[in-house]
Amino acid sequence: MPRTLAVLATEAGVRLITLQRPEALNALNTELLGELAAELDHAERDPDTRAVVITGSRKAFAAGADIKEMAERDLVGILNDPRVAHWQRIAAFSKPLIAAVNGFCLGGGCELAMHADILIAGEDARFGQPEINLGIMPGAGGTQRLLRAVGKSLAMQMVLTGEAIDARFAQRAGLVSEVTQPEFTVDRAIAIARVIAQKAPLAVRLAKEALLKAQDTDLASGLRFERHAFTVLAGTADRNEGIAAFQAKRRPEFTGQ
Ligand code: DAK
Repeated sequence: MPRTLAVLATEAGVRLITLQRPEALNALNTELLGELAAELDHAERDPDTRAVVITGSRKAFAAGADIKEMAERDLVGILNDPRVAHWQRIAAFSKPLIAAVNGFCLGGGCELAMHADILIAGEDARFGQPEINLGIMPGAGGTQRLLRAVGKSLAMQMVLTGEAIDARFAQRAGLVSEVTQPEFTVDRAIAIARVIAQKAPLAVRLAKEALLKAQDTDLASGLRFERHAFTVLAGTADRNEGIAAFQAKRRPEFTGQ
């Protein structure tokens, strides 16, 4: 049983993971990151899990890495930091991941949210990379993913000043796809996850992979990957089922084959 997370398998293939370190505004310590990586590994292997929603509390999605824990690490500790492996496992999650963000979403918390494929934010959410105030810089993908999400100028401004942006600004900048009233953020994220969970799993997986390729490859390679993935899906039973269901005017029943 995880100590720093609550995990709920909701209906229809959706798993909800809630970060639970309220005493530290869900600061990401080694234990929490390890438990989160283990939960995502579990969700990855579980054929009944089709999409995952990750959230925090109303006050904080996560206020960053645990600064009190960081204070105990010297350079050797940082070089052998177990959190690096936890972050890599989180980044490797291949099913759809949706972040439902309320309140503070800072530092490693913002980096965690940016590991999600879709970000839904409550109106009161605040996104920032304040590491510069501690004399450090983002270390879990923040410089790379933020720049890809919001572009160079705003990413530079956020990382170099450490100043946060609000949810509406984040939406205009492309970091967030929808802004909701804070009490509905999780419900909205689950609703989106439920829609995705009903689609053909192989198509979802390859579509996610292709979209992520667009972020880190040149256009020709991305198009090549898309063509391959599209061809692979042409040989699946779910593709036949999708087309047959359309023609028969019924709902498709996808099996993941
Ligand atoms: N770590 C530890 N404790 C934290 C925390 C944090 N990041 N943020 C808040 N807390 C704790 C506070 O210390 C306080 O605990 P007590 O003092 O009551 O025991 C409690 O949560 C409530 O916080 P506040 O009293 O400060 O609440 P306020 O509403 O007044 O302020 C705040 C909320 C979010 C503005 C403030 O707490 C704040 O500025 N927090 C720090 C935000 C921050 O600087 N975040 C960036 C941390 S650096 C790595 C990859 C990534 C990283 C590191 C390594 N590797 C791959 C190895 C990432 C680094 C970071 O994220």
